[in-house]
Formats: sequence, structure tokens, C-alpha cells
Amino acid sequence: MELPVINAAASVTAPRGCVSKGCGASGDALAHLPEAVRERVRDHPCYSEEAHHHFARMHVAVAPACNIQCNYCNRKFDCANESRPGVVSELLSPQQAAHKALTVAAAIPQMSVLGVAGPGDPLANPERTFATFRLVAEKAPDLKLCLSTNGLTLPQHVDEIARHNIGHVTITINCIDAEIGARIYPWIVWNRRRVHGVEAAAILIEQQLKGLEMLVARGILVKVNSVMIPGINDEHLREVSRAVKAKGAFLHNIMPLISDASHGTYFGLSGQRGPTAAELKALQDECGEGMAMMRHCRQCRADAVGMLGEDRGAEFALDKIGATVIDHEAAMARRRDTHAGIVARLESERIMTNENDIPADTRPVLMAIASAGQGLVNQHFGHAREFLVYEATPAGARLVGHRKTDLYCTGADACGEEVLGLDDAESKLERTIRVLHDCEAVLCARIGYEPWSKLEAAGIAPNGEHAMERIEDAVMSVYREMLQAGKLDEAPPERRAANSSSA
Ligand code: CLF
Ligand code: SF4
Repeated sequence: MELPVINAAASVTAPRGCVSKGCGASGDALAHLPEAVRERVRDHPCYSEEAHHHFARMHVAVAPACNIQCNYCNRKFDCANESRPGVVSELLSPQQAAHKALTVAAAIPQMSVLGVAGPGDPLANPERTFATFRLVAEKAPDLKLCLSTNGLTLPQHVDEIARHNIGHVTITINCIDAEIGARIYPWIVWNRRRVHGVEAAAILIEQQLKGLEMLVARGILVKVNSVMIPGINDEHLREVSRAVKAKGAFLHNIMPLISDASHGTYFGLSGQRGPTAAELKALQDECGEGMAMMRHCRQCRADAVGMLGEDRGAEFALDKIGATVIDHEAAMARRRDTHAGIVARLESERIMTNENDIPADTRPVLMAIASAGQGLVNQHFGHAREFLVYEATPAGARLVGHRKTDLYCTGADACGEEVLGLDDAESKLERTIRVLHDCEAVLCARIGYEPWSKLEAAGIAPNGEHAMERIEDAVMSVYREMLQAGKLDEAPPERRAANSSSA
């Protein structure tokens, strides 16, 4: 299939549309893209922020080997370029992976993408990776195919990637300066030889950039992931963003380094810290002025299943799915209907207007949202394992990140304080308040008295009045209420300093 070549200049985030009284709807963030490209990203949960509320992806862990060493990776765990460290995937053969992928795609009709992202590097295991894609495409040609690589052997695999109709590729590029690279990559394996230091980093960077250009020339959409490592590449990532955009990358995903001594990584053991949420957002904001930024990445596992942020992998372990018999035609028809229904609903909900009742100099406000998906405020505060963070501005509401938090409520009454011992509930609630320290409101479907009063005392206004509303509408309604109440005349309340990283 001939794929349209993407012009990176067109991939800059579009204006989010205007906000009208009473709706607050953002515009179509893909509106600036050619229709052929919109078609390719509107159901990809990573390439389209809107899609991530509605469509699911799955990864199959078929690629155990790697050809480089990153200082944030411990080979005992999954590839940290696309996965949280600390979780290990069940390694599958291509046949097992294809069976699992097809079973999941038959059970979850929102499934739109199959990705290979580890646990090592997919292109260091090319036979296993491509065999998996081939087997799945034979039975489910509607699924989009996606892979994520460190890029070292990318140029030699570009033709095969195109032949397999893999339309989306992620390259992790942490630097374009070999001196900086030498602080991130101690060695690579190149031409059957282990190469160290600056020489290794220079080869890796050259291959990554060459592979990026070759993919773009073939019309394959390329997302670049970068791990933000304070003191090493944080300043430099602006230059990386500009360079990959110039070479045609579609999207840049700057992810926080997750570093902990218990992961046994070089950075974890040497005390290298990850960025704070504020540091990450500031860098994303700056880079986002010139390049489309992904801000909804969940750094998911190499065997993740479901919507971003949820993990249904355990439901589909090999011993559970056994030899399930699948009617592939029926499954595909169900997916087609489901996807068409979602796209039609989103189109009909989209309200564009030039009317804007919020003065342009109104200060922005961060709000945390408890959402179980579908782009709605539809989760109980006490059930949220993560909160989406939206920034309300006069131009509209936009997702700027997410914050993971401990689940502190485990009971059916969903209020927390009656279920767990007070100390336990309090300590987990305290953590939630700490990770949301810079948000001025939290929007959820319901909330108990205890967390309500503690959030208020911490200067975060709890709000359960917008249950089941679209997130953007709810955020803009609350923003407007704050404006009318005079709360936006003052600077945001003093917050205690955040000491957690963003993830
Ligand atoms: Fe998987 Fe990656 Fe494809 Fe998405 S994930 S291979 S592009 S289908 Fe997505 Fe997960 Fe972030 Fe990756 S949220 S870690 S960006
Ligand atoms: Fe680890 Fe992935 Fe880096 Fe390989 S590319 S060392 S698996 S993080």
C-alpha cells in the first residue's frame, strides 16, 4: 500500500479550537492533517490524544534480546524505552503472540493497534517480530501494526517494515550529541563487536536519524520518544525536538526517567533522579511550541493490554485463553462497527465556535480529572489509580499529563474512610494530595466527605458536579465558574513543593 508522506511542518499541534459559553469543547486536534493521515491516527491511542480515551492497544512480548545498553535499563525487566521498569513480561513465541493478539482483539472491540515494544528491542529480534506481525495480519488485517525500537538496526529493516505494512514506528532518541549519548549508553553491539562510549553513541545516533528519514520517505508515521534525564539531556532535548521535526517525525513523546535503586539500573543505583512533574511540563510546553507533543503516554508494559492507563493483561494470560476458537470474520465486523460508532459519536460531539467569553489574559489553571475512559468525568475519586491533568486556558482545555497515585479506597461504598484503617487511608490520601499539589481543582464522579475536606484544606477544590460530562466541557465550566467567582484574579495559592517525579 502506498502511504502518503507526512510533512512535519503540518504536524505541529493545531490550535485547540475556541471555547464557547456552555460547551467548552476543544476543536479537532487533527483538523490540520490531510484526510489520509487523519484516517491513520484517529483510532491510534498513542498518535491521537483524543483516540486514547476510546481505543485500545495491545503489546505482545516477543522480543527478548537487545543490542545496546541504556543506563536506565536493567535487562531483567522490560525495555524501559517504552515500558515502566520493574515489570517483567511473559515471553511469547510468535505463534503464541498471534493467538493472544487475536483473542484479545475478538474480546475487546475497541482494540485498534497491535504493538511490539519489547521486552528487549523488536529489531534486535527481527524474525520473531515480523513473524508475529505476519501471523496477525493474515487473520486480522484491520489491526494497525506498530513497533518501537532503539533504532540501531533500523535502516537495514526499513524495507521489511514497509513490506509488512507497519504504519507506525517509534524511535527512542535521547540525544543527537554523542558526548551526551556516552552518559546514557555505555555500549552498543555493532558489526558483532561491542563498542563503548562516544563512539558507540555516535553510531547509534547516526543510525537513528538515518532510519527516521528512511521511514518518513516511505510514508510511515514516526513518533520519537525521549527519556528526560535531569542534568544530562534535559536542556538538550529542545534541540532533539527541533532536529527530529526537521527530519519529518510526526510526534515527540518526552517521558520522565523513572529511576529507583530497587530497579538495579545504573541510574537507579547512582542516584540519578527523574524530573518533577513541573520540570517535565515546562520542557514539554517549550518543545510543544514547535513540535506536536504526546502528553498522554503511560510508559506501558511490553505486554500491556487495553486502554492506555489500564492493564488487562492478566485476563489474557496464555493459561487463561488456552485454545480459544475465534470467528475472525465476526470479530472484525464487530470491531468495524464499534470503531465506526466511536468515530461518528466524536464527530457529532465536536462543536466548533468562535465565540469566546474568557478574557485572553486570564491565568491558566491545572485541574485533575478522575476518568475511567471515554473522555468523561466518570470515576469515583477513591477508585482512581491515576488522574488526568488538564490545563484550562482562555483558548480551551488541553491534557498536559497524568499522575499516578495509590488506590486508597478498596471498598464497595467507594468512599475510602469506612473501608481501610484510618492511618492507611490517610497516608494514601496524603500521597494523592501530594501528587496533585499543583492542581487547583479535582473533578470526579463522586467523592467521600473525608477526602473532600482534606483536599479543600490542601487548597484543591473537589468537584463532583460534572459527573458523566465530557472532560473538556467540565474543565471549561469549572474554569468559567472560578473566573466568575473572582478566583482567577489572584495568583494560584501557595503550594507545598512537589518532591515526586511525574510518573
Ligand atoms: Fe505500543 Fe508504542 Fe505503538 Fe503505542 S505504546 S508500540 S506507540 S501501540 Fe503508547 Fe505505551 Fe506510551 Fe508507547 S502509551 S509507552 S507511546
Ligand atoms: Fe533496555 Fe530497551 Fe535500552 Fe535495550 S533499548 S537497553 S531493552 S531500555
